[in-house]
Parts: sequence; structure tokens; C-alpha cells
Amino acid sequence: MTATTDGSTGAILPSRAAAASDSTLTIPETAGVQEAATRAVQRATDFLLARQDAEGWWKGDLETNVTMDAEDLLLRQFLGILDENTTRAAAKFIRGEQREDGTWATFYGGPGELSTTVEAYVALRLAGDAPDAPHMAKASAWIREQGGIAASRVFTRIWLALFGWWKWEDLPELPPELIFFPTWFPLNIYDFGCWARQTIVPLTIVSAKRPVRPAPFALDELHTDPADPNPPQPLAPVASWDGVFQRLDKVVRGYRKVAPRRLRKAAMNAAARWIIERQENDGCWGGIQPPAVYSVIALHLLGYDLKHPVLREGLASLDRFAVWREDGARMIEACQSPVWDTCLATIALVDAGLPADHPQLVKAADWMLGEEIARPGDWAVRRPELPPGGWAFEFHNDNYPDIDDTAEVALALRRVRHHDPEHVDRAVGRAVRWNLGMQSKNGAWGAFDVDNTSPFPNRLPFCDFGEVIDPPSADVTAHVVEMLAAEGLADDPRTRRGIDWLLAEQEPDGSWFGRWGVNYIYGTGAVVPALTAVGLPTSHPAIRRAVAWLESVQNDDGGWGEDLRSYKHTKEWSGRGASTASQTAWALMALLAAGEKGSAAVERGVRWLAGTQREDGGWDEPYFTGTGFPWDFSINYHLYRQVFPLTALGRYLHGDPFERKLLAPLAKVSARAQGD
Ligand code: R04
Repeated sequence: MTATTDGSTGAILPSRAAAASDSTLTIPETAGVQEAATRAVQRATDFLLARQDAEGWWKGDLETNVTMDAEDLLLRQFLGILDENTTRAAAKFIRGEQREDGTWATFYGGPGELSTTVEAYVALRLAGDAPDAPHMAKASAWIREQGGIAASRVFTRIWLALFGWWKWEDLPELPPELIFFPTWFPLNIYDFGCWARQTIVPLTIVSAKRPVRPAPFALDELHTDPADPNPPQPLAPVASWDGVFQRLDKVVRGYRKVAPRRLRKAAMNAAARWIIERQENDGCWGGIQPPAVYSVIALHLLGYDLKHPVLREGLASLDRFAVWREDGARMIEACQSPVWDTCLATIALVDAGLPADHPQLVKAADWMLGEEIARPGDWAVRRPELPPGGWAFEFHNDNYPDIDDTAEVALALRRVRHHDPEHVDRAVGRAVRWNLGMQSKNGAWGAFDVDNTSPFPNRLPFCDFGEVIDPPSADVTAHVVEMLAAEGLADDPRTRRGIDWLLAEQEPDGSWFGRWGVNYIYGTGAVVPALTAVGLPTSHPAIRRAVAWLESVQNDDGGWGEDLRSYKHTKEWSGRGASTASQTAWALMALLAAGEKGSAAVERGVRWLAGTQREDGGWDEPYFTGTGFPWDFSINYHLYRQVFPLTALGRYLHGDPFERKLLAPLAKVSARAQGD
């Protein structure tokens, strides 16, 4: 494997041969590949079937980075509920993730990341690791070299401010009065992507309150100059957007001193109500960990006791993000993926040849049917007339169904032969109507909201981390288009607009950008099957260019891989990196949809998948191939390595799911969807 050390300078680019273990590959005869694929499909099918929960769902671990674990410890310390057992187990996990050079990264093999390293270091100090212990000294030296705490992201400095390690006055501010901005006003909370919205609303309370609970130790070793720990930030030119927003931030901070107390109090109460209304049945917020952490702190600062049901349930939900490993380490998941994993596993199993009425598939379908969300959520702010009918990614997230899960669940449900087909028809009909209703005005689809494209949130000095808006993306749009094709709506004008948008979004090299998966291989692996599903001929120039691009980035070992650095350094890293099971599968799904079965590229890719499978039917995949926010937040979905290879190998053996009529368009549903 090519060792890569740095994302910005001097990265060692992967030679396409670098990942290959033997450089003398010959293309075997098709018969041998066919046999190997058959065996791999059998074993991968058994592997998945053995891992379904008795309730019908699948769920792989969702691995991200140690800021989750560090912030969980900091929260408990802040609330005074940090226990020894949790601390020991979390610290064990964090220590195990540190690399040779003393840093922590946000993805496997990635460059050291300053904010992540600061948070991990502070968490380990809380756990009692001494600053002069070799692993700690290495980390703090690196942190100082990178500019120290002062150079870390806003979230990190907010955490430090809670303990007096950073000054609140030296943080950008978002006033709680934001909650009163009407939905047509620039920078109202619905201009933010739903994940940022749920994080920001509680943080407005925290930053208005500016609490400090003094820490049990100092952190001088993390400043470049402990005598001047909060150096002033340079100002951008007045005539630039950054300059404008920096000055706006100064205005907001000036406002703080003159803010009418009653208005501020009313704003904080309104924000608290907003938060409490959005708490899920299991006590969490939006099914994701960060909003839960900040919501608990915010409500606590407003006087809610830890024993108050809202906080008690909130804290209990945080415990459920913890995965306890056999070695005693405790890892925090950013969220859980049961709906997503279950629809993808269902698709994989049917495409791999499992009978459509297999009891485990029916069980999965029943579980998915029970997960449909029957009430409006935040999406209804922009679509008040649209009836509900979507699915969320997680167990509990009724406020935020997403378009991606809804499309894939519909594609999965249609593949299962269910004993109550009318029930499935009605559920899928609602899904089609909801997804069509969530189309953005450019003809494409975002993940959670319609037309969530404001340029302003990204400009706020407060928002220096991650994506904060949810504009339409090629991968989500492709999934919706594929689903609409399965519903007999390929020729519907709304579908055609989605297709036109996809065709216009193709990169000059023939690939598509991957918003929620890494990266161009994911985008291309989603778009090509969608385009052929709606009837584009495989000879279409867009498809030919995609095929040529995929062939041009295939590794010499026969697989495909793409490093997360492609989000930052596209030219060098687009489509390039060590081969992984999921990315090889995405490339194959595109090539197979493009009619490339029998080509050398496909045969070699299939051979790579079959050849790297373990005896037990599993694949190993240390590389992160999922995306939370491009570059800033990456995900290793532990079931991607299973479901996508099984899908690709199944389609290799049995053909395209549309041509096999696994998805028979139903005139009835189409008529209903068209008539909404
Ligand atoms: C793969 C496509 C399905 N869907 C996207 C779902 C992704 C699930 O994983 C995450 C989603 C998340 N959201 N917000 C965060 C997050 C993390 C995930 C999040 C992360 C850090 C901070 C705040 C929020 F792992 Br700070 C939506 C389209």
C-alpha cells in the first residue's frame, strides 16, 4: 500500500501499480472468473444472512473519528458525570487511534488533523495521561508546530472555552435571536442544512451563556506562546465576502452588550422550545450524536436538571451511540445506519439471486415498512402542502427523513415478493410522491431539504467546519432517478429534468462528483446505472465517457480505489488510491450497467473482488469510503464492504436488475404519482 503522509504538501501519490501485490497479472478465462464470482456470491450471501437482526434490519458499525469520543468525555466532564469505566474505555480507543507521528487523523491513512489532535489530546489528559508521557509529548509538539489551539476550528475552541482553556470573547458568535428570523430572511435557521441547524440552535444558547467550569489542569503546552494564548486573527479585506462577514461578526458581538435582556431571554426560550419539540422518542436529536451533545448542554444551561425527563432521556440516548469492543475499548458512533444498511442489503441479496420471497427478505421488507415516517418534519417548512412519506437513515429520526434513503428503500421494497402487495404499493406510492415533491428547482435533489442552497451560511466565521448547506447532488439525484425508472416514470417530465441536470453535471473527464460517498467513483457508480435505467443507450456519449474514465483509473491489481484527498486535491487524486471492496464494486456497477460485461476491465475487477474475499465471506476495508462532509468528516460504513461487492458480483452473474425485471414498473403506482 502506498504510504501517504500529508494532504497538502509532498503527498506521495499512489502509482496505479502501487496497490498491486503481484505485478504479473494475467487475465484469466471468463469461465474461471465466473466460478470465482459464483463462490464469492454464495459466501457473501451467507455472511449477510447470518448478520441480520431478529427484527429484520442490518446495521454495520459507523466509524468516524475520535472527536466523537473526545467530545463525549468533555460533555460528561462538563456535566460532572464522567465515570472511571467510561473514561478508561474511551481513552483506550483514542490511544489506539493515534499514529506514529503523534497525531490523529479524520480518516484511515489521512494526514494529521489539528482540531482532532487537540481534542484527542485533551480527552487523554482528562483520562490522566501525563503531558510528558512520550505519546502525549509527541502530540503536543505537533500541535504547537501547527499553530496551537489558536489555529483549531471553532467547535474545538468552544469546547475549550467551556473549561476556561480559551476565551469566549475570542470566538465568533451566533446570537440566539437567530431563531426569530422569518423563513424568508437571509440566514434564518432553515437556510442551514438540517444537521447544521440542529447543531447551531443549541450552540446559540451556549455561546450566549458563555459558561466556564474550570478545568482540573492547564493546557499551556498547546499554545505556541502561552503568554499570548489568544492572538488576534488577521482581518480579510473589507471588499471580500470574508471581510464582510468578519465585520458582521464584530457587529454581532457589539450587539451582545446592548441586546435587550428580555428579547434575549425570549430568544433562548424559543430556542429551547424548538429543541425540545425536536427530541425523538428515544431521547436523541436527529439520530446523530453532535446535536444531542449540544442540546443537552444548552438545556442544562437554561436550568434543566439532569434528572428532568428531557435530559435524562437525552443522556440515555448518548449512551446508545457507544460501541463496546471486545478489547474493552469504547467507540462512539456519529450515528447509526439501520435503514440505509437494510435497504442496501436487501438490494444486494436479491440482485445476487436470493429468491424474492425468501423469509429473511420479507422480514426486512416488513421492518422497512414499519419505519416509514407518517408525519411532517422540518422539510415541510419549504413544502407545507406535501404529504409525508419518507424514510430516515437511522432508527429514530422522524423530523428528518431523507430523499436518498427513501429512494433506496423504494428500490429495495420493490424487489421483495411480499404477501401484502397492496401495502407495499401504498407505501412506495407515498415515497414516490414525497420524493417528487422534494425536487429542487434546478431539477435535482438534495439529501434532506428543497433548495437548501443559500451562499451565506458557509460565509459565517462561525462555520469553519464541514458542509453547512444541503444543495442537490449527483449521487442523491441518481438514486431518485433510478427509483423513478423502477416506478415506470422514466419519461415523466420531472424525471427528465433530473436526467438533464445529471448530464450537465458530468465532469470533463467523464466522472461525477460523489457528495455522500468517496468520491468520483461513488458518483459515477450511482449515475451510470440511473441513466441506463431510464433508457439511455449504453452507446450514449455520456456513458462512453464514464466507461473510459473508469477504465483509465483502474488499478493494476484489477480493483478501484479513491483516496479522500480527492476532495481537496482533485487533479491528483480523482479516482486514485489503493483498491477497496466498496469502490471496486461501485466501478463495476457502473461498467455492468454500461453493458461492459466481458470486457477486460470488468473481468479483472471481478477477479479482484473474488480474490480478496475472506474465507468467511467478508471483505476487509480499513479505508473510509463514506462521506459525511467532503474532506472534513468521513465515514467508514462497516457494511459497505459487504453489500456493494455482493450487488456488483450478483449483477455480473445474473445481469441488470431492470433487464431481469426484478423491478417491474407498476402502472397503478405511476398513475397515482403522476396525479398528485
Ligand atoms: C449515505 C447517504 C444517506 N444520507 C446521508 C447520511 C449520512 C449518515 O451519517 C452521518 C450523517 C450526519 N449528518 N450530520 C452529521 C452526520 C454524521 C454522520 C454531523 C456530523 C458532525 C457534526 C454535525 C453533524 F455520520 Br459536528 C446528517 C444522505
